[in-house]
Amino acid sequence: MKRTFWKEAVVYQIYPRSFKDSNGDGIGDLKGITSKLDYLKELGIDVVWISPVYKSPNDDNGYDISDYYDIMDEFGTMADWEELLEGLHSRGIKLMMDLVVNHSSDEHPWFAQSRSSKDNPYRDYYIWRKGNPDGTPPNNWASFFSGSAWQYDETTDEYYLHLFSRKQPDLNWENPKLRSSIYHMMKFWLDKGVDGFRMDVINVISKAEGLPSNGTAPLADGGRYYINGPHIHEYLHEMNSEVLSKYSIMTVGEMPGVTVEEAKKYTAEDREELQMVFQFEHMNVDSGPGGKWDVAEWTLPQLREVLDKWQLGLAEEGWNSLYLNNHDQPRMVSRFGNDGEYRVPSAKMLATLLHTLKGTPYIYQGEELGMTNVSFEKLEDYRDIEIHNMYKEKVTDGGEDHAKILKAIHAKGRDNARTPMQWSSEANAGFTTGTPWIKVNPNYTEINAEQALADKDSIFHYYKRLITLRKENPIMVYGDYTPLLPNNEQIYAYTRTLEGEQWLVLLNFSAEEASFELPEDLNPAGKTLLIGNYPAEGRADVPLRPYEARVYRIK
Ligand code: ISL
Ligand code: CA
Repeated sequence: MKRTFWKEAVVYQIYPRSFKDSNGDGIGDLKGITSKLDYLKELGIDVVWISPVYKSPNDDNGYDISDYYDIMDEFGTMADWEELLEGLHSRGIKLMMDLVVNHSSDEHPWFAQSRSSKDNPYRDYYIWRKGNPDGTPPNNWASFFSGSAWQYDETTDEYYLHLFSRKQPDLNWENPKLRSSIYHMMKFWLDKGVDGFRMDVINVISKAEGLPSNGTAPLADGGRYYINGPHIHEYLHEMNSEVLSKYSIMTVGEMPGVTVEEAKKYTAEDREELQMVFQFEHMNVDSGPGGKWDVAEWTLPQLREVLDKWQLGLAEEGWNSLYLNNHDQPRMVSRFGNDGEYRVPSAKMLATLLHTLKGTPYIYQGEELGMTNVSFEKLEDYRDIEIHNMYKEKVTDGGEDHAKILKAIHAKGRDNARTPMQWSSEANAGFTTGTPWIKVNPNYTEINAEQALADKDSIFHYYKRLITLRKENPIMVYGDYTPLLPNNEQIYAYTRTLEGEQWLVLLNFSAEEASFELPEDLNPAGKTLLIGNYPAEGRADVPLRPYEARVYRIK
């Protein structure tokens, strides 16, 4: 067991726009984050990953960057950023920045140059193609944010590729000049003291030769031609040798569509690419064949099957990152737990899962308070470009039922995660003294940090205990994972084992009591209950109560 910081760390994700506003303009900012560092220290996390804070016209809330070397006006100045870094470092907390280099903003000067003429030196920083003679775009790939992934540009009578919004043109990684511009920029931030990068959709940067259409439909998912594309490992290895390997840092690649086999390649230490990846398979268990907005029921066996696959798949080689929500996903307690009667126990149960699987846990802001999904009744209250584009495509243009799509937005929309952080029961949850850029979840009067800090049985304090337990017990980081009760529809159970020590984890994913039978050598009767989300009577012989979580030391 080689001890490694980034395996032992707990990461906390901040979505700056929604974390804390310091100047009353309704938008979270860097000074706001700096004012809350003691809160993060109290929670006990080791690393902050901050969603993009670079200059941006905010078509996609900072995931569209117009200057990689400067800070977004609404978030503050470079001096504010330096103060934040200093404040984190002085508390022993590291900072990971978001690296968004599959695309830039269309307002980036590179793009202005690139679109200006076919022989501009920056032309090949982006991906330009002629349209088809019949007036259709170069291929039939759909954008993640609805419609074609191609935008026609009159200046040169060609189309540019944008896998995301029209204002997010894809960068051309085949161009060595582009690659070295990116590496240069990464070094700029690392030399300023950044401790790592979370790399946005990094497994889609290499597109297949010839950019082939997928089938003959006018619009289709082109993923097979750019997910884990032909040169991806080459590029990441190059990035590693040119940049990453020169610093002692953390790296995680966000990778929609990644498989276990590919993930091993991305994260096997001897291949020198990345340390870990965000995979998405468990985020798909509640989607039907129609994709994300085709909301489906999920079952524990489905979720467990995915997590088992990743736990066992990366057991010897590679490393898992563990998350149940982020700024693109619904709130975990609403999705996988119960945000009504059992909100508190189910949030703690899910936290127990997150911290006792093998891998590096990522907490998304507000998760430690048990923040829930929001259901705005008016479409205008939503801010997310993905939601609005999808609504237009399906309802305005496609004639689908408004109520059905609104329901899907309530279940899956990204704005569920983006309502302001709930600090207190004051107006606007204490997030801003002005008008928040997106409405606050009305349940802030009950669910907020002030309440959580004051209540020793809160979800917040439970997270603190889990994080402390991890610091004291290497088994939580390095122990082998062995699944148990494979067919149980209520209980997720497994052991972790390290050098003669063994822990048993029992998680009830249902609102009903659940009894279990385990082999004699795993019988928890008389064993130490290390942590649990119900008053700790230590009774191992009673059934698990609704959403109960128990972790025992068996050996
Ligand atoms: O949330 C999604 C759609 O439902 C995902 O497909 C998401 O777009 C994908 O995971 C990529 O996400 C990342 O890149 C996007 C940005 O909008 C997301 O916020 C970011 O996390 C483009 O930069
Ligand atoms: Ca502000």
